[in-house]
Amino acid sequence: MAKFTDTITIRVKAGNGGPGSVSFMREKYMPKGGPDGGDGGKGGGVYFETNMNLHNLSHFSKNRIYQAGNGMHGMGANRTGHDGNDLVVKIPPGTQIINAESGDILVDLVDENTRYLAAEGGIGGKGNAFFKSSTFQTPRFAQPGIKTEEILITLNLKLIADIGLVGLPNSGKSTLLSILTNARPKIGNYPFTTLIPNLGIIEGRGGKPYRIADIPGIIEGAHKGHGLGLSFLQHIERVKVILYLIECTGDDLLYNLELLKSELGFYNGELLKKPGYIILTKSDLLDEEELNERILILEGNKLLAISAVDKKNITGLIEIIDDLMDG
Ligand SMILES: Nc1nc2c(ncn2[C@@H]2O[C@H](COP(=O)(O)OP(=O)(O)OP(=O)(O)O)[C@@H](O)[C@H]2O)c(=O)[nH]1
Ligand SMILES: [Mg+2]
Repeated sequence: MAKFTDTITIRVKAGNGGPGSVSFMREKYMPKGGPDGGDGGKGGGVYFETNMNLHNLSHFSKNRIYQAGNGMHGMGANRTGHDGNDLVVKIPPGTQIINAESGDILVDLVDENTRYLAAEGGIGGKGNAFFKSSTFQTPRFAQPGIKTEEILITLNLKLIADIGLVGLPNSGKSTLLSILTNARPKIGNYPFTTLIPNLGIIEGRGGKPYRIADIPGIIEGAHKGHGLGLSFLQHIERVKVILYLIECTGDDLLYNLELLKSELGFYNGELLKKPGYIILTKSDLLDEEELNERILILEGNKLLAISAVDKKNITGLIEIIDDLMDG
């Protein structure tokens, strides 16, 4: 199974400032040259930067320290030490950067190619040349650079997608994602095939790309942690449109729909305010008459019956997605 991490706490440290230098000019004919110790360089900062090609936080390690370079020593002849290298850490868009100790969200990096300075490098110390004055000709000291502290940062990913697929286990979510998009999620005739969210991209009207998120199946009591729980619902918190997938052969379609909505509502009531559409899946398993009966049960809801097997209404579904995204 592919590894998927959506929350992790890591250690981050900016670079120390370099110490200033204590030095005196030593030139021919000038045995007692003045102080010429340069300043230390600035420590590098630790930045987080969003990158569209990343979809999870699995590349992070709890044990490693994400550390920027230290500033270098100042030198004689008034030379300033080199600044330490910045460290730029790539994260998927949708990652919240949280102070692990206080729990404060420092920033929520939603957009692509956005940078946030999470730890600033220490300032370099002044060299002894800086301290020279008319009354103080030979300072024999310099400042140390500012030392930085290691900090703990929690990264929490809420995937950025336009459309979220929700449904009971086995309702055909991953299958739909696989026929609409380039994604190739695992599909199986058993519940909880999907253990991690999948993302795929569909081309809407005029080639506009929409991201679709397929999350693990939801069951009754998910909000109490049953099944895979609701933790994965954070990945549809930011979607614009929710498709509720309901298998048309199910026992009680109305109950099924209510269950999905109430579990979503328990997690976050805002989810229910998003534009939604009911997708009756696997329509190939019923004959026309049976299917129409099923559709009547859900009358009053915006609904479309589809089949991934004979591709029925897939084009219609794409049009609906386009309209919902435009609306
Ligand atoms: N006959 C028929 N079977 C389908 C259709 N769509 C999906 N299936 C089958 O239904 C089963 C479940 O499909 P998945 O796409 O894995 O369902 P899921 O909702 O992602 O399931 P979980 O990940 O377990 O929540 C698989 O055996 C699919 O082949 C369809 O349109 N018609
Ligand atoms: Mg699945």
